[in-house]
Amino acid sequence: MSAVHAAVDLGASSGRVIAGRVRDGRLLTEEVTRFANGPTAVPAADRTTLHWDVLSLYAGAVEGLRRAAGTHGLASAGVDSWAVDYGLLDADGALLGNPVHYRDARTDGIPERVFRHWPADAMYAVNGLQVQPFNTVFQLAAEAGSARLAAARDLLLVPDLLGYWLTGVKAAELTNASTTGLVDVRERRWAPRGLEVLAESFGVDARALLPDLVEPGTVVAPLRGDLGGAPLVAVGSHDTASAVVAVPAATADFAYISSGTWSLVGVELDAPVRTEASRAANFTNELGVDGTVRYLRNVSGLWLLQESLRTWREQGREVHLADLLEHAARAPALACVVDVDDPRFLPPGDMPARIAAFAAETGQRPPESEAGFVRCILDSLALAYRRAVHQAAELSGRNVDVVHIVGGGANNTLLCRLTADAVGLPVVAGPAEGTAMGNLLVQARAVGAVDGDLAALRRIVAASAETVTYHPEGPSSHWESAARRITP
Ligand code: ADP
Ligand code: LRH
Repeated sequence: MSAVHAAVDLGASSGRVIAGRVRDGRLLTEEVTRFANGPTAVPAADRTTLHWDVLSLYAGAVEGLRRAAGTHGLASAGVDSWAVDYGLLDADGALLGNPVHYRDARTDGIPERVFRHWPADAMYAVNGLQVQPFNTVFQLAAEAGSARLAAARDLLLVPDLLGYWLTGVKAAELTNASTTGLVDVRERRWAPRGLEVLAESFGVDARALLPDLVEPGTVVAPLRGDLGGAPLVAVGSHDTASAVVAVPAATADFAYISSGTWSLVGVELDAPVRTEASRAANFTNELGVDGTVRYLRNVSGLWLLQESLRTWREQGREVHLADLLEHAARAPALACVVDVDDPRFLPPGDMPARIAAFAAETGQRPPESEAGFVRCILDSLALAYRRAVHQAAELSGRNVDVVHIVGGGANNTLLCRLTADAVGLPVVAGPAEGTAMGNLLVQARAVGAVDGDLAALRRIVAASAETVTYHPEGPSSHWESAARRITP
């Protein structure tokens, strides 16, 4: 047996380390460890802040890398995680507090303050990003003047922070950096205007804090000696960038849904779309592997389901996802739908209560059972996917004849079936661990274990992963009338 590649993949709901080898045109993978992840609320002087427990994630990553190395050693390693969040290091290189979670309320009202200095249309012309309160540029403006920021010398996005701890080298991988709002999407470099606005209007010296950018596929440095010294590769360190690498598409005419805690719905392009129509539709241009652009909308995802389950369990109810999904599949279709992107669903909390309130406000009868709530969430997600796929095709001019679902949502057969019906196109579901596969393949290519372009990497995924195809059924008009119920 030969050495393995190891992907550290940190999702918002769990982290995992997956080992992989490429043999005869196939990627063979094995999950070596998985650990829980989620927001931790920590009370401080004047308010409670939501944090990530990044030290336990790091411990999970190290344990996974050691296990993956086993007796045969590592050929390479790569780290990806959710976007936008960061750790700050002081002059000694020590971490200044736990990274703040993007669902924390500190950015409430901040985008509007930033737009006074960098108007939304001018900002979009540079960074091409969907406005979300948690984009790093807004998080930095929110913490302007804090003691933490005053002591900071370096800012590292989460995968780069782990990379620093694993190698001692600081770098900013480009796909994830493109979610900060501080990258010029056409030039693929830090945006001078963004840095200027933060410095002049908020007193934040982002230029000094941010490391140099590296393209995905760059070998950053060897892992620390006690971890064996294999090359750490800057993969598509934004989890969505790695997920899109692993879409097993046979042609260019596909849309993808990276379906986990979030749903990232869009198409892959060669160049950004920064039209006014695109901005108005809140579409984002994130940077992808091999010079690509991930043109997508960030739609809320299985977060609503995760939080509903958590709420019911906290209330002492015994609920099991598989049973609920079985009952939800038999519940009446489109009985109640919500706008999953309504800001009320962003923070952690009692989602069933929020769904019931939304239903009442829109003249719908709220669900009456847990399975009814689950059905409402999945119908509503499929409805949001329908809109986003159609708009992505329309705004980009890209022809779409198939929708690929990767991520944990690919295991949810009801969601996949509803998506095919709602979008009106075949849905190919799988792989569920696409992000780790994309991470592994970019590493393997960087160290010479495979070669070829994205299409070649995707052929390896298609040969390795089991997929299930769902064909659309039922009339489109049901979905159109459901959409009208929630459109003001
Ligand atoms: P993230 O990377 O954001 O943590 P994942 O891609 O791991 O998210 O997806 C996690 C979600 O996938 C879970 O919350 C769950 O809703 C869904 N999921 C995973 N496995 C299954 C399954 N066997 N059946 C139904 N849903 C599943
Ligand atoms: C998905 C994801 C998404 C971001 C969000 C913060 O995990 O990276 O692409 O918008 O987290």
